[in-house]
Amino acid sequence: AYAEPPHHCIPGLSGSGKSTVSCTLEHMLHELGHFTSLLDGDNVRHGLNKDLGFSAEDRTENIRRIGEVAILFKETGTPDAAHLEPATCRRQLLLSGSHYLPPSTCCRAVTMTSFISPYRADRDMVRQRCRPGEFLEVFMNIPLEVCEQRDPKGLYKKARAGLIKNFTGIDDPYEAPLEPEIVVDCFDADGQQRTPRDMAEQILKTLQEQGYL
Ligand code: GGZ
Repeated sequence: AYAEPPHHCIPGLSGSGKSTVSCTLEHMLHELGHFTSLLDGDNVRHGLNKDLGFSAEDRTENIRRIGEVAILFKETGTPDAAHLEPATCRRQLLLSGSHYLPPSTCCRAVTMTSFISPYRADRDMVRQRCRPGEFLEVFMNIPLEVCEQRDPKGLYKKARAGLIKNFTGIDDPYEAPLEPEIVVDCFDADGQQRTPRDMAEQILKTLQEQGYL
């Protein structure tokens, strides 16, 4: 079990690198011949979920819909997948700061979902919708201060200035995973920030070692 980190270690935040790492991993999977789909804020919040904001209710609905879409993707290409045992149809759902749906022996599709998903209950809700072993949660273990320093879109600055309300990590909570399947640390043993490629390679290696790919 992974102990809950100190409150400043907040995974999956804006600026945590989850989208970059997911995108890098997607390219690696393509190179290995897997079909992939990547759900993240850029392609979901402007379309399917454009009616949702950042209230607690809307975030919950955001993750619920994304989870349901990911579950449908998980079964794509597999007739009657819902009736197959996990050992027969091995595509897996991974969820969290970054969320992944790895492949099947049938069509080798990998679906990744990359959202803040700040509430543990929402992630657990999706986990419950999956069969045991079908849900893998990836914990982007990065201090809030690092995300805030990066601030690629200037959102933290706006949140600190009170121009954005309910910003995760500033005036809205992030509930870190308690038992994620994969922990991705943003610093290496020498205290250097790891590259997206290095972090994606870690996830890929874990998926390979655990027999998902
Ligand atoms: C958090 C916000 C907010 C608030 C806008 N809180 O860096 P980004 O810009 O691209 O990633 C953030 C994204 C978060 O969307 P999610 O769908 O992943 O959130 S959740 O899972 O909580 O539903 C950020 C931007 O939207 N953004 N306002 N108040 N992030």
